[in-house]
Amino acid sequence: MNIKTLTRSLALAAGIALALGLTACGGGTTPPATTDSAASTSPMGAWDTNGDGILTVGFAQTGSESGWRVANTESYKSYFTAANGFKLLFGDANGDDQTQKDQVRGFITQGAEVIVIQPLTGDGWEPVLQEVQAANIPVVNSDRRLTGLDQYYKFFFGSDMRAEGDRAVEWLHNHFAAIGLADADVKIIHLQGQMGSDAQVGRSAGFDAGVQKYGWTVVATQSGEFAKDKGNQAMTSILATVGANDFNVVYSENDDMTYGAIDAMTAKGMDPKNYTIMSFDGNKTAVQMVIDGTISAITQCNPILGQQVGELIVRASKGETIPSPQFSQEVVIDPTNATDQLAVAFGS
Ligand code: GYE
Repeated sequence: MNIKTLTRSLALAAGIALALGLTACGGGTTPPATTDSAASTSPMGAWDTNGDGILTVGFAQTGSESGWRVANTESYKSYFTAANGFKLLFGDANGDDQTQKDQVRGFITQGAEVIVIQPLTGDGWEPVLQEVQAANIPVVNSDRRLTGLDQYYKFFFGSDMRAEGDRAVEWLHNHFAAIGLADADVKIIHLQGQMGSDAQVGRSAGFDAGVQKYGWTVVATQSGEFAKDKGNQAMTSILATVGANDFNVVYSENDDMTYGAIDAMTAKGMDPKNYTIMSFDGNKTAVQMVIDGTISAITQCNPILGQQVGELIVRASKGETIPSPQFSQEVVIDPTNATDQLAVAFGS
């Protein structure tokens, strides 16, 4: 007997017992809600509202803009399987805010029992979250935080983006001291991620605080939306006016934009190895570039969230209160640890 058949039989048995109980008591007591009686028999816990032993999870993904994102999607698809007790409804917003919200609304009508939201940006979520709440569907927030909307979700699991920004800044500060670059001579090109996303907001806020604290100069700022081609376009347009000696640092908020920026520098005849380049994420290719000396350091960001989120969902569904927010453990990858990190790095 598979788990679904077993659960169905248990649900049926519970239904019969309930009916008998009601007869015996003469119908004087209020029977528990059907969802509760079904849930009590499900190995997936109370969130399995139809009691079929399978949790139907709507997963609102931002798109496929980066290597991080591809690895993140893969971690969900490989964990949220029937064998692990899940059915995954996958929503690919393809980088569009409105599409993502429509997909979340769609999950309500498609019978989602849990909705995992990895919001593209933090904007305009409240009405959608209210609809989900009215439909009694628990929400889990992962990857990028839904800032200020804690009351609408059960727990957050992902990265502390502001801490990543701070970590990057402290690494840069120590590095400049080590190479004898005075703060007054630091001239930075800042490539930002998707504007308004928690990842951009946190990494940029850490950066801005560092610029204030150490008195560094920012020579140009543009968004490359976390994508290689857009990072390349942003850097190309910056380098139309910023010359090879007008900057000595690139702070790029993800690896894909870093690849695009390095191509733009090379196209202009600049040697990236002459510059301090700080990237974020830690794809295999980027870690190899740290070993080769093309990228100076990467502030790591872990995309492999599927299994951890899945396990937390089941625990919450079984009644546990999950501490929130919960953050991945992350480090800075530089020449001192890059070889070890390459062995465990994600993606290609
Ligand atoms: O750094 C970037 C991706 O939200 C942490 O989104 C994520 C970021 C990641 O596109 O590569």
